[in-house]
Order: sequence, then structure tokens, then C-alpha cells
Amino acid sequence: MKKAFITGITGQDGAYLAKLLIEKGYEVHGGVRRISQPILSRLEWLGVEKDVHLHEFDLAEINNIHRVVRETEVDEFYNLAAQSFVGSSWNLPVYAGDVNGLGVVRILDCLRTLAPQTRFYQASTSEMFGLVQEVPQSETTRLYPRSPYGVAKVYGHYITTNYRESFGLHASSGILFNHESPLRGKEFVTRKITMSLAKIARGADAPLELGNMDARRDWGFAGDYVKGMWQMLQQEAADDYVLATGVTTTIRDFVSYAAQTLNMDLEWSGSGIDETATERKTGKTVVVINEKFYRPAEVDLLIGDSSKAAKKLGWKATVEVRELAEMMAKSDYDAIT
Ligand code: NAP
Ligand code: F7E
Repeated sequence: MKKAFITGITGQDGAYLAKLLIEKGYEVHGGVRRISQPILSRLEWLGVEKDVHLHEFDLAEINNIHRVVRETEVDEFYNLAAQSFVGSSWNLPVYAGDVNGLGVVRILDCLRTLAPQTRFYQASTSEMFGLVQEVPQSETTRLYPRSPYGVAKVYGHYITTNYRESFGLHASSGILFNHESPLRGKEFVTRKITMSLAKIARGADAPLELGNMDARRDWGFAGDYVKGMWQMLQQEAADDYVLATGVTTTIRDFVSYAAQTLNMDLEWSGSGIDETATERKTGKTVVVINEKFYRPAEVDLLIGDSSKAAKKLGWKATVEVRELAEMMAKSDYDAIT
């Protein structure tokens, strides 16, 4: 039986990856931060909370990384833990650098000294492309991060390559474009949209407040992307791969797709800070803009080229953005009684 360790197992991707690896017959270990009330709700939602071995873990602390690497002796180590909300990274720039950047080298150095045969996956991100230098973005596109989150992830990405090249570790990075699900954190824009619209469809009055409606993202389904992570670690040689759908969509269009699922017909008017969406049947204002959700520096356009992953891994996104919006909106609507 193969063994794997997942940092960030309580997060969206960690929970989907844990389920996938359990289905594949792995013994799954995961790192959980000590907080006053551990939140295992995603693992519970997927019905796997009793099938995983949980260990106290924080990326900021080298000693506990040593401990889990020594004690678990895993075949595969997936580093999914991060301060993952880009918006907060301007308020927590040093913490983002420590956890998302230095946290990676803490793990890599423990693996180098204690478990050099263990295969390693690093959660790199399309946020590293930031102010994009090429359209679409691939593994060879020049990086230009636009947030403390993105800058820290660039360090994590390059130190993974460096440990592969310096010490021969089987260390791969997945450069993943945005991927969502009904388990997405509530502050990310897709889930914020589907939760708010579901509440409005159930009778709530408060409109959905958003920031930059013109930003474009390449959104896929998290379930597809964790399969790609696993596939990367099954290759004979470690490498870096982009995972993306190849389709880009504005925030505005994602709102419209989610609204259609909930039988809401939106009329858009105004622009910039004055833009609104009104529901035609009820006349209710459903979307307004609040400047507080604008970012100090924006990533305007992301669209990924995952042809390398398609060719070498046989990986392909199976859920297109309208289906994704429908899946998330239905799940949030059904959760409200
Ligand atoms: P998520 O839902 O926010 O999960 C993040 C996980 O990291 C949580 O389990 C969290 O624990 C844990 N964590 C945070 N700080 C930690 C620390 N100091 N020590 C140990 N654990 C810590 O994020 P996700 O969407 O699953 O993303 C997984 C990874 O992929 C992240 O590294 C993210 O940056 C990266 N990524 C995500 C996307 C995407 O679109 N989802 C795209 C590209 C890359 P708590 O539960 O205790 O908060
Ligand atoms: O923002 C715009 C916002 O917070 C998407 C993380 O998983 O994917 C994620 O990062 C866009 C931005 O995700 C609101 O300005 C407008 O342009 O959902 P998000 P993100 O920043 O793309 C990458 C790949 C990761 O690696 C990250 O870990 O939506 N936007 N209005 C808004 N965003 C939010 N959150 N809230 C708004 O009200």
C-alpha cells in the first residue's frame, strides 16, 4: 500500500486529493493546524474524515515538518498548504512569504536529508503570471507576479526546480489555474457569487457586492485538477505542468451563468463603480460594486495552455465553466432550507 502526506488536507484541494488517493488504495496522512476548533467539514462532506491520519502541522515550524517526514515515511508528499487568498496577502505579506515561500524549502530540505526517495508535489499557481507576458500562458511564459501571494509562490516554484536540479529530488510543480467546487472557500469570487445568489433566490434582500467585474479567469473543477497532481507524481521524471481549461471568462459572465441556474434573468447597466445587475422579473438589485473589493494591483487576464499536460500526462479538464457555475449554484441553493 502506497503512503502519501498532504499538507492543507482541510482545504478544498486537500480534501478532493485525499478522497482520490483513498480510492486508489493509499494510506493518507494529512497536516492540520492547531486551532481552537479543527474544521474537518470538507473531509466530512466527501465522507473521508475517518479514513485519513491527521497530524498537527504548520508550515511555519521546521520541527513539526521534520517530525512528520520521519514518522510517516511516505512515498508521495503533496504540499497544498498556503495562505491561499490573494486579497489577504497585501495585509499579511510577511506571513505569505514565510508560509507560501519559505515553507516550501523547509519541506524540501527535510526530504533531502531524511527521505530523498519521497516524491514531492508543489502547488504553484497561475498567479505567478500576474501581468501576463504572453497569451495563453504555458510552462515557458515569463513570470510577473502582482501580489505578495504571487511573489511568494514564485519562490516556492523556483526552489522546487532548484532542489530537483541540485539534489535529484523527484520534485514537480503543478502550475494550476483557478479551480473551484462546492467546497471552495467562501471569500473566493466564484463561491461568493453562488452563495449570495442562492440566498437571493431563496428570498434574501441584500445584494451581492463585488469588485472588478472585468477581470478574466480560466476556471476549472477542482476534482479534475487533483487527478493531474497525482498523475505528475506517477511520471518517471519530475517536471512542471500547467493545468487549465483554455477558456477565459469575466466575473460578470460567471455571475450570469450562476444566475441562469437559479432562474434569475439579469439586466446589467452602468459601468465601473456604478455597474449594477437587476433581476428582470422582480426588479430587485442583485449586484452592486463596492470599491473595497478592488485589489492594489490586479491580474486582468488568465488563460492557460495545458497542452504539455495533455500530451505527457493524458490530462484534460472535463468540466466547462457554465457547468461549474451550475454545480456550485445548485449545491449552495440546496444547502439553504
Ligand atoms: P484552501 O482551500 O485555502 O486550503 C489551504 C490549506 O492550507 C488549508 O488546509 C489551510 O488550513 C492550510 N494552511 C494555511 N496556512 C497554513 C500553515 N501555516 N500551515 C499549515 N497549513 C496551512 O486552498 P486550495 O484552494 O485548496 O489550494 C490548495 C493549494 O493550491 C494552495 O497552496 C493554493 O495556494 C494553491 N493553488 C490554488 C488554486 C485554486 O484555484 N484553488 C490555484 C493554484 C494554486 P486551515 O484549514 O487551517 O485554514
Ligand atoms: O479572485 C475578482 C478579483 O479571489 C478572482 C486562489 O485560489 O486562484 C485564486 O486566486 C478575481 C480577481 O481568486 C471580487 O479581483 C471581483 O481578479 O476568486 P479570487 P484569485 O485571486 O484568482 C489562484 C490561481 C490562486 O492560486 C489562489 O490561491 O475576481 N473579484 N470581485 C473578486 N474577488 C473576490 N475574492 N471577491 C470579490 O468580491
